[in-house]
Amino acid sequence: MSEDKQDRIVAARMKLMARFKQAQAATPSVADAAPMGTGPENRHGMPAVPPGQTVTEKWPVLDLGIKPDVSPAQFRLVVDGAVEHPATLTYEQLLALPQVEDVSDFHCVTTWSKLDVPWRGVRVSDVLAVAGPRDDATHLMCHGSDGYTTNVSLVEALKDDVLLAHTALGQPLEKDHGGPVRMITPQLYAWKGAKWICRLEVLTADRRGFWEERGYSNTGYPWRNDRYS
Ligand SMILES: Nc1nc2c(c(=O)[nH]1)N[C@H]1C(S)=C(S)[C@@H](COP(=O)(O)O)O[C@H]1N2
Ligand SMILES: [Mo]
Repeated sequence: MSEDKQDRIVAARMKLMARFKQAQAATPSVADAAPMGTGPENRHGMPAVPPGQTVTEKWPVLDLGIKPDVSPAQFRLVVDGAVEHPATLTYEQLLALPQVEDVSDFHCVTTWSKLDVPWRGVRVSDVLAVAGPRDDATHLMCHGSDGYTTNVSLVEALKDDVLLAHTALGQPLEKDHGGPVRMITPQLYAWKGAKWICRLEVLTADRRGFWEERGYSNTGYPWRNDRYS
């Protein structure tokens, strides 16, 4: 990566951080000691799972039944909409961004939770910084190549544990679970994380995704039992 480009990423991250700091402090975060967050640290001294959830050791597969075949060579991620520099990233370019590891919980609104899943991938905030969301950007529409969509606010999308993951449980992400690359939103129900991610569309106004149009909560906080609207 050129120095020029890196400067732009850093500057964009700083700008985003400043814009969203206050709003983030007022919502569940990884750094919360309790009770709204996720992961082992936040579960310390708390009920093991959010209200209405049951722990599963297995990892069920949930989607709309279409499982697109995307090889790493075919993978493209479009970042467009309300951004200064629309971008299309290849798998290689995604791997050239900072790689992070995180362990987080996976809560499906259908009431199962898989705890302590080790993930590896790239922060959505780093990917967005490449494109530079405009000042009036507020939300993100996440598209899967099966045609699935789901919306999240930028406040949520920019959190540290929101990843575009290519590795789970130490293995390349399986096609069933959205491989080669999916999004995860550990502090929100898992439907907010699009499998087979192919497009991050930056929005200047909220718009409902597939399930949100169909009565799921627009926000989806598991620890608030915020399932349906
Ligand atoms: N592209 C796409 N992403 C999706 C879905 C989908 O149907 N298509 N289903 C969502 C739902 S409801 C859940 S619970 C999780 C399930 O992920 P898993 O199949 O890896 O358990 O993916 C989410 N992401
Ligand atoms: Mo789900």
